Amino acid sequence: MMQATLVLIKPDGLKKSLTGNVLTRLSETKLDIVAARIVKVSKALAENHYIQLKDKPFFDELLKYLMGEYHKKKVMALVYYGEDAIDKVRKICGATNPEEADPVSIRGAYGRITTKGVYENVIHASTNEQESEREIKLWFQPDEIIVDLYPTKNSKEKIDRRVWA
Ligand code: DAT
Ligand code: MG
Repeated sequence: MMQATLVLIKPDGLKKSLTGNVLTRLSETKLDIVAARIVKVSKALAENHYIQLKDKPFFDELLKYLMGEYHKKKVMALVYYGEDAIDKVRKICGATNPEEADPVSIRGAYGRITTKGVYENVIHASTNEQESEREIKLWFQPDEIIVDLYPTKNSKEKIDRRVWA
């Protein structure tokens, strides 16, 4: 089944110059990158991204981590697209807990648990199609993705936005 999945290289990955390593590992999947951007993550975006974990005791620390409070204030967001993209990417990422992850997976090789108990696991990848659609729509606008993944509509709203001077 053709699928799209959201990948985030988290602030620890950028701080540790792991972008190249992570992208090289992901290229083993032979999937297509159909969108990419560098994002300074707001609190609202971090909260929305991890909304299903809002009642967890580690939620506030998780938000700080994704916003880059402990590393660099940036995340690299990508959309990978192709046959069984979700499982292929998750497999290379490894388990959520970097100490339990397969040592040759991205999280097993590069992740760590901080003394505060935060899993600094370098990469995010969607776990199912419902999650990937929600997440991709959160991180990307339709025109930032080079394939048509989901239905779109025309919007004539006048929005205030910054343009080149
Ligand atoms: P995953 O990122 O593997 O999809 P998740 O969605 O359950 O895992 O959790 C999102 C992130 O929250 C995860 O990458 C790291 C952090 N996290 C999850 N469980 C945790 C725990 N028990 N202690 C600390 N951080 C945790
Ligand atoms: Mg998850």
